Order: sequence, then structure tokens, then C-alpha cells
Amino acid sequence: MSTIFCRYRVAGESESRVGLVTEGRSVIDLREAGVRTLTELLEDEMELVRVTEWAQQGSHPELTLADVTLLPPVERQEVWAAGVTYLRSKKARMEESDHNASAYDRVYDAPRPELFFKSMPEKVVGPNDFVGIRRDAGWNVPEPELALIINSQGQLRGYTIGNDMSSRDIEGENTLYLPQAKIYDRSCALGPWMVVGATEEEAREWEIGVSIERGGEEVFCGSTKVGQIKRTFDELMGYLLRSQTFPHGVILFTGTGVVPEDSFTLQQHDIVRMKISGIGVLENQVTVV
Ligand code: DO4
Ligand code: MG
Repeated sequence: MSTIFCRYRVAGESESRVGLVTEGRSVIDLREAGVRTLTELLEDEMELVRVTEWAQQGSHPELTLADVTLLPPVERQEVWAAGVTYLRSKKARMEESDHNASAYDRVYDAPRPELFFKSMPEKVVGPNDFVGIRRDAGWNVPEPELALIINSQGQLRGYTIGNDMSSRDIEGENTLYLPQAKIYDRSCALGPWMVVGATEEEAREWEIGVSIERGGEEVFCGSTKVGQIKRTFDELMGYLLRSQTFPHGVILFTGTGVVPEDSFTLQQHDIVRMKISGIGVLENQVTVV
């Protein structure tokens, strides 16, 4: 059975809190159980069990989701991303890039996956915050991705939804421009919370999709199954953790399997809703940065 934990803030307070989200979608404040950070729960499995039992036993005051501002489920973890892990992504990259097409083709089949740095934790935006499109890019898309939450010992502890905002024209012009296409203000969103307790087998059954609304109308929607991913989570994590330690843990995006048709680009004020069936919905509005 999976359990949901969130980071949140209440009006008038600057400090963030950690909560357990109940089946009825209300939030139990975990400060009373002595929990201050999500990282404590990620690092110590016994603590996670203790806190879950504490929340289930006895009655605790509950806040509604309307009473809280959800924050991204990241504290001091770096955010990394895998790429070209779904056939749809390989096809889209090969189309957008005339001279680099073979690089995408090769990496899809190679033993070593594409892995790139995506964001420092303090730059990640959370649910209902703005995601950015670069002012010097003309072809921008959101990328809905399952994100793995990994502790400092390299253990997969939870899942969330990641939006790997990307500038396709910059990426397509030259592979060496990838960091500029991927890393800029508001290019990384995470949320709405962290789900723990699901196995990889269960996660691979989840549906992952995105819908984009413009002026009240849906202008794109698409979805796939997490199981369409070519590599196992262990494979992706294994390469990320080779010769590299993460003292605070790390979040790893697993790549996108949903890419809008080539004529589509995001615009300011678009609403992006990403949904993973086993997790929830991550919603953000687009702004130009
Ligand atoms: O190589 C470009 C990035 C690929 C990516 O972000 C993805 O497949 O999700
Ligand atoms: Mg991506």
C-alpha cells in the first residue's frame, strides 16, 4: 500500500512543514510526530513506518488541501534527468535535429543512458507555481516524467511527477546546447507530493499524461504508460550513482514518453496539467522568463 507525504506551508508562516496526505485528501501535520523534513523519512525506513502508524492511530487535526500551499517535494537533493528512454522521445529528437539525429538513435540502444543535470533544489518550482519558457526560444514544450526520489544510500524511496521544461529549437540546433535548452529559471517543476510504498512493477502500470489548456480550451493532450520506458529504474539509478555520491539524496527524472506534434509550442498563460495515475496531478501556468 502506498502512502503520500507532502511539503507545505500555511498562510502567515514562512517555515515549511511536512504532512501526510490522507485518502480523503486532507493533510495531517507531522510536526507532532517530530518530523521536520521529508529527508528524515527518506533516509530511515523505520522512521517512515513509525510515522505512518502514528498518523493512522488516534485522531489528529487535519487541514484541507485548500488551507495549504503545497511546496515541491525536494529539500537539498540535486535534480537529474534521464533522456531518450521512450521510443516517442527518440523519434521526436531525431525529427527536431537534422545533424544530431544519430546521437539520439545510438543512445536509445546503448547500454549507457543519457543522464543530465537538471536543477538545484532551490530552483525547483512546486504545484500551482509558474513554469518558464525562455524568451530566446521559439519552440517550447513541457515533458511529463515520473521522478524517482532516491536517498543518500542510493535507495529508491518514493515517486513524484516532474516537468522537464524544454526548448526544442535550442536543443535541436546543436546537442552541445542541451544545458541551455534544459536549465534556466523555472524549467523544473516537481509535485504535487511524494508517494512511497509502490514497487517498480506497480509504477510501470501507471498511466502518465499531460493536458495543456489555452484560453479555457484544451490545445494538447497525450498519455502513455510508464511501462513503455525502455530501461529499468535500477539501470538508470545504477548509472547515475556510478562514481558519484549524493550526500542529500537525489531526484531522477526518467524521461518523457509524451511529446506534442512538431507544430505545437507553449505560450505564456498556458496551463499545464500532468497526471500520473498512482500519484496525482501537477498543475502549473506558463510564463516567459
Ligand atoms: O536529449 C535530450 C533530452 C531528452 C529528454 O529530456 C527526454 O527524453 O525526456
Ligand atoms: Mg525530459
